[in-house]
Order: sequence, then structure tokens, then C-alpha cells
Amino acid sequence: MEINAHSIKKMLHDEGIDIVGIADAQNLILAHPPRSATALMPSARSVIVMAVAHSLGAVYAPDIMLWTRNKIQTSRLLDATAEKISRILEREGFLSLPISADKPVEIFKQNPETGRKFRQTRTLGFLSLKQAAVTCGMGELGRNNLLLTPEFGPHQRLCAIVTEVPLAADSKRELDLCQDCGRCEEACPSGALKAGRYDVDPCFNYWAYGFKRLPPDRFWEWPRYIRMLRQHLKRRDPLVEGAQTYITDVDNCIECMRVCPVGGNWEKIRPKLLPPQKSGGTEK
Ligand code: B12
Repeated sequence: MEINAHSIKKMLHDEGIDIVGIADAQNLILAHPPRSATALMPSARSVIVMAVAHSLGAVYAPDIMLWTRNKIQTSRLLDATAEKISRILEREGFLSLPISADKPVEIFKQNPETGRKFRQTRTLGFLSLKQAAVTCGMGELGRNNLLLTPEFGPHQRLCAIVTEVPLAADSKRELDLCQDCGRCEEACPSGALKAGRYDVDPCFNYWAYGFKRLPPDRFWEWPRYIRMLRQHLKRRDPLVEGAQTYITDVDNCIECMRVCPVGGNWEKIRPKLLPPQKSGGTEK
């Protein structure tokens, strides 16, 4: 099998990936703090960056949960494809590392440069997918701090493969896509986007908990903060929310499905006895 930039891009497009770019692993634009591809794989030659568009219907859906589901599925497509292509490349003799569209992230309570505790814990990708995409000309960073592509604006999810395959790299492009219209700043509910700057703490706080206020630094500000939390608790259930949002792959019961006898195709192969099924549920 011939492995080159063209054949890899074709394989990825055939899998349903919308945009593919290839960056030279030695010359990646790095974010802050910098995380290079060669720190992940010293022998890396290329970074294959891929993007899958969100469904625009999901972007416009009336409830963010519908978008979130779409996000999960775009991540799954990206991750599954990155795993599949990495395995093909490794079979051909090139060490390859898929970088997921989602987790993991490095977690920092303290600033590693100064040792000082951050006001709020910060998270960092093992590779900046946005910067990798900019490096290979897929798009540019907008005022909203997101990758904008000519094809889908900010509405795509990213993923990458760090690999030993030496591939022809795509060049960075000057695209001038962001109109600086300021709508992202007006829309930002947390104040994270302001005057052309992005502040990660209020963004993380609102993204994770839906709170517009950061936990106060000064003790006399706490009563107001607690009032805000009490308002939230009147209509929100953190336990159910957390479980529904983050533990979507855990099921403790499928009894109603298991016992159902319907399904003509299985008549010949369905066992006579249904054995009990172990699950995490308690008996009493
Ligand atoms: C961690 C993370 C987050 C965190 C932190 C974001 C951040 N900017 O740091 C939170 C949860 C807040 C977040 C929010 C969002 N994210 Co996010 N996120 C990531 C992730 C996993 C790593 C990003 C990273 O490394 N950030 C650190 C640096 C690179 O961020 P920076 O903004 O350039 O600069 C800040 C830091 O340097 C920070 N900083 C300064 N000093 C220090 C020191 C330390 C130790 C640290 C940790 C940070 C730090 O200050 C700077 C400005 O505030 C990437 C996937 C990936 N592996 O790249 C997705 C990713 C960037 N996120 C994405 C998206 C879509 C979002 C959200 C829209 C949320 C959502 N619902 O999906 C918002 C958008 C926020 C925004 N406008 O920037 C997409 C972007 C797609 C695109 N079109 O560009 C990515 C690429 C995921 C993907 N697979 O597609 N995200």
C-alpha cells in the first residue's frame, strides 16, 4: 500500500472526515504552555489534523443538550477514524499516536512556571489541535478564540494523529476570515471574551457549572455568591446533572429489553433459558 499525503487524505475523506491538513511535526505553532508533537513522539515527522463539521441543525437546536449529543458523535467519528488510520500506519511500519478530540487533558492547580496556585484549576490538551490546524492552513483563530475554517466557520471538531510517516506538509494560509464583528464578545455570558482577549477561568467556570460568577477572592463577597448558588439549586440537581452529563455510558439495568421475546430473526438461535445478569444495582 502506498502511504503518502494524497492516499492518507483520501482514506480519511472516505471515512467521513470533512477537512484534512498535514503539518510538519517539527514546525508546529505552539500554544501556551507549549506542548510539541515531538515531546509526545521524538521520532514524529508529521501531524495529520482532521475536522468533522457539527450538524448545523444541532448548532441551531433549541436545547444545548441536542448539540452536546452531536458533539459526542463527531468526537466518536474522529476518534474511531484516528484509531483506524493509526493502526494502518503502524502495520506499514510507522509509529503513530492518535490525539483524541476529547480527553485526556493535563490538569494544573498551580502555575508550573511560578509555582503559584491558580485561582481556578486549569486544563491543557497534550497537543493544541487549534494551533495544529492553523499550522497546516486549515483555518485561523477568530476573536472567539476558536479555529475558523472557510468551510464551516467555527462549527467543527478537531482531532489529530502524530506519526513517523514523512508527509508533504500543507502551508499556513492568511485567510482573514474573522470580521471582528464583536458578536462573540457580546454573546459571551461569562465575560471571558472581552476587548479581543480570552480569559480561560470565567469560560471554564460557566462551561462546567453554568455560573456567571467566579468563586470570590474576598470573604465579604461570599454571601452574594452563596445567594447565586441557592438560586441555582432551586431549579438544578447537581447529582442528576453530573450523572446525566458525564456518565452517559453506564447502565445498571436492561431487564425490560432482555426479557422481550420479540424478534423474528432470532427464533432459531434464541436460548431457552435467560440467565440472570450481573449489574451494579443493589438487590435490596
Ligand atoms: C481544555 C479545553 C477547554 C477548556 C480550556 C479552554 C482553553 N482555551 O484553554 C474549556 C473547558 C474552558 C474549553 C472551552 C471551550 N472549548 Co475547548 N478544548 C480544550 C482542549 C482539550 C485543550 C485546549 C488547550 O490546551 N488550552 C490551553 C491553551 C492552548 O489555550 P488558549 O486559549 O490558547 O490560551 C489560554 C491558556 O494559555 C491560558 N493559560 C495561560 N497560562 C496558562 C498556564 C497553564 C498551566 C494552563 C493550563 C493554561 C494557561 O490562558 C490563555 C488565555 O486565557 C481542546 C482540544 C485540544 N487538545 O486542543 C478543546 C477545544 C479547543 N475546545 C473546543 C471547543 C469547541 C470549546 C468550547 C466552544 C466549548 C464547547 N462547548 O465545546 C469552548 C470555547 C472556549 C473558547 N472560546 O476558547 C474545540 C475548538 C474547535 C474549534 N473550532 O476551534 C477544541 C479544539 C476541541 C475539539 N476537539 O475540537 N475548552
